[in-house]
Amino acid sequence: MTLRFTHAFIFDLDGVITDTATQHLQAWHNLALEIGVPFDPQMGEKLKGLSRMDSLELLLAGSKRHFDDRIKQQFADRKNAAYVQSLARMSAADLLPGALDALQAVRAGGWGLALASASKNAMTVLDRLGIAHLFHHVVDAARIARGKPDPETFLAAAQALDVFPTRCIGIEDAVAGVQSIRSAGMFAVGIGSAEVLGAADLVLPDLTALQPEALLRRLP
Ligand code: B16
Ligand code: MG
Repeated sequence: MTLRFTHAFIFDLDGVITDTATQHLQAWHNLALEIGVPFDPQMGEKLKGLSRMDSLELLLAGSKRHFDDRIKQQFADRKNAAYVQSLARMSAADLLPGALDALQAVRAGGWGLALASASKNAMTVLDRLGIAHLFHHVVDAARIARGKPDPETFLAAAQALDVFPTRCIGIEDAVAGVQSIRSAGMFAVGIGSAEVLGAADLVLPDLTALQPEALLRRLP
């Protein structure tokens, strides 16, 4: 049997391909104001890459009040409704610098291309950006039992593409995401600041600097 791909590139979505991190943060901030829980200014970095419910738990941990599961679900739904509403304004103009070129370069090289986002809205976002057709596989966050920093999301992508994790390159903007890639046994490219993403194998400021072929030469 021949494998379909020798290597694969597995991209995170929010904060790598498009900047919905800002919209997620705004929606959480609004919820915090509405329900009267404190909002730590460092929250932006901490929330990145976490699932919706894990993000909510982190937000509520800053409050001394107790919320039961029914109320928590209502809060999560309220935040998501606000976030989904903000997606209606999204288009290809919201692709981050270098994103389209990077995805197309991976396709042109004949390598596997997957999306490993924690977002249950990932398909909607890809459709709005006009890039859904470029991916060989999009991980369904609703089927992931343990979110980032657990390796499950990235491993699910590698498995779907039938590529060994050691032959995969994961690209992430979040600390939790870089941890997820590293514990999956993949090469981790951090997008953002080296101070924050020190655990990555390589940190780039954005996708304009991503060179798929050069990266593959760094694999063991
Ligand atoms: P949703 P990523 C993550 O996406 C976001 O970074 C994180 O802030 C968000 O809470 C999470 O998706 C879940 O999103 O509420 O739409 O299911 O960075 O893994 O692409
Ligand atoms: Mg992200």
